[in-house]
Amino acid sequence: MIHIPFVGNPNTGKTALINAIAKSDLEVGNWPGVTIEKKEARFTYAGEKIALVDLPGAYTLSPYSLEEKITRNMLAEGKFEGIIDVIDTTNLRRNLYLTLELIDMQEPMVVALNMFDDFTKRGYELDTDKLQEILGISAIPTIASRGLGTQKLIDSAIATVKERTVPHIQPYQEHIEKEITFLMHAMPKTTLPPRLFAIHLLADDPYTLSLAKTLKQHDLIEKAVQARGRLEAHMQIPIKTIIAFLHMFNIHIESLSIAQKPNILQQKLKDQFILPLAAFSYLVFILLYIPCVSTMAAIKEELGMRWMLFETALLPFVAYGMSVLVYQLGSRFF
Ligand SMILES: Nc1nc2c(ncn2[C@@H]2O[C@H](COP(=O)(O)OP(=O)(O)OP(=O)(O)O)[C@@H](O)[C@H]2O)c(=O)[nH]1
Ligand SMILES: [Mg+2]
Repeated sequence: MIHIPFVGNPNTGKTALINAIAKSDLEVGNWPGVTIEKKEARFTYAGEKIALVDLPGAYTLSPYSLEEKITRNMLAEGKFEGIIDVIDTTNLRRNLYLTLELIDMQEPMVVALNMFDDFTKRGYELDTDKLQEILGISAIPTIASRGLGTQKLIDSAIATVKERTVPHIQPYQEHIEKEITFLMHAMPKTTLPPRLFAIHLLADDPYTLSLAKTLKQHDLIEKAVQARGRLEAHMQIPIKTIIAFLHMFNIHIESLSIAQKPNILQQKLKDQFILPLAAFSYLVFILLYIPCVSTMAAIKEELGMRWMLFETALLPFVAYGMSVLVYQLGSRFF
């Protein structure tokens, strides 16, 4: 059985993606925090038994909320073969914060660039090849609510699990990397990913610290205190702030270079066309709606007053229907 947890910020479409892939019926909602416990959807695909694990939304793996703790604990147990990181592409910068933490786990992983419809509707473009090159893993545009890109996503995830493709580390500054390596050398064998364990210890993450205490890793804790002291003396600010800041800084640079501003020319052409199209459909409405006096006179003459009134009442509906049809067909083709 291949276990694939879906990890991402709240309300990014994790459950909707699982439902689209596994044809399951897990609860989807329009507000953050709909999934509050771990759930699974099992299915067989290309002869493989697969469990898609639905997890509560999380902004970080240093948990604050109960939901984030559930997600972090599941990942810390290590009972999975690969991760699908679900990103709301319209909020790339904020979502990439968690992605960078997941990268530090160094497990097979694929990124789902979900809400891609809303992203392109806003006129944005994304160089997915460049993003894949930076991250070293597949990043697949998806629209979960319409089931688009889901086949490619699950195919990539299975291939990634089989080939054990792990993402490229996005390194911190050299002196921070030196301390991370220092702590990784002193690390016991646990299910926790060593790089993330070291970074969290360095950043004084309470969960990791209590785990290290439970594992009686007093020497490791002492080394983390020393490493933190060295870095803070060097940089003159708390290490927690440094790590959060560097994460933000990395994301800032990357997202600016990969998510481009709307194509102004294309947008202008679109605007130029949409306005005439609206005017044309309005014209269709007016032409069909305004009753032609001679036609009305002829109807009255041939069929009587009632038919003439009926025709006058019917015309607005016909006119409205035709103008909507013209507008919809026009905007579909241009
Ligand atoms: N436009 C658009 N809407 C989407 C897409 N994917 C999901 N949604 C909608 O986004 C909302 C949130 O979807 P969920 O699947 O509940 O999101 P989630 O990540 O599981 O949320 P939590 O469980 O609260 O963390 C729902 O209204 C979905 O219909 C997408 O690709 N495009
Ligand atoms: Mg959910």
